Amino acid sequence: MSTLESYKTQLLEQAAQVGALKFGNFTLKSGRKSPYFFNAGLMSDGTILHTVAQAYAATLCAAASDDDPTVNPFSDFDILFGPAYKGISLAACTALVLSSMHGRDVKFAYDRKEAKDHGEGGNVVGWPSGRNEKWRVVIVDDVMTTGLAASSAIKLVARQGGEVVGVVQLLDREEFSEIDDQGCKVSSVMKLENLLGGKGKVRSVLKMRDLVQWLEEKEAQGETTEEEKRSLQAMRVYRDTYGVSS
Ligand code: OMP
Repeated sequence: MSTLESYKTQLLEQAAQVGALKFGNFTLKSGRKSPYFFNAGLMSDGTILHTVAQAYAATLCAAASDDDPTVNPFSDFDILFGPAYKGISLAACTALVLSSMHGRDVKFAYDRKEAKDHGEGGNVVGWPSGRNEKWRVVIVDDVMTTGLAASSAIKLVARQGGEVVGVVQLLDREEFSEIDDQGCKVSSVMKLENLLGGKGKVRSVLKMRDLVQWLEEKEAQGETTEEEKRSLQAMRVYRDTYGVSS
């Protein structure tokens, strides 16, 4: 019997099936050499989009019911923002599920990488009008390694005049962002939460530990391939090098 929540198991199984979750040797944007890679762009059929959007919405709703609702950033926000490109469909599908399954109606906006110089112009689409409104925004993004992509999205929303109240990642790889002056690893989550001014403002559907647990449970049942077995070992080594405990 798996001890991993069933929605996580379902998501991981479907992600592996469509090739979004891969094991092997990968060079990341940061230059780190990783034994696994999660390519959210390959979650490109209706079934997995539905699974992933439900998982984001459930994570957001669970976060919204945490702590003191008067200060909880996820209980009251206006816009789900999906950074280009991969965040766009993820945020759109999550907004749809929030409305259809949780009765929560929020707006959805995204950016273009290339600014448009005709028509409505600009590089943000779907941003509600109301010049003097300080819209409260939750960013929906795919994978976090060093947190650079997420911090760029936070800055973009701030330039647009919005207030980023939270970030929800599909996968937090639980890595460090940088090494501080004392030689300590600063977790990517902590760095982003400092930028946003509060603990608990960065959430994730999945963490690297869930991937490890999922593989360990498969291994215990004799269901891992040789590559998965090797990857599990390599992931433990990788975690010792780049991982942070949280
Ligand atoms: P950071 O900016 O270092 O947090 O890296 C996050 C980005 O790296 C993601 O938005 C992806 O573009 C990419 N990425 C993945 O998509 N999946 C991974 O498993 C790892 C990375 C990565 O390059 O670190």
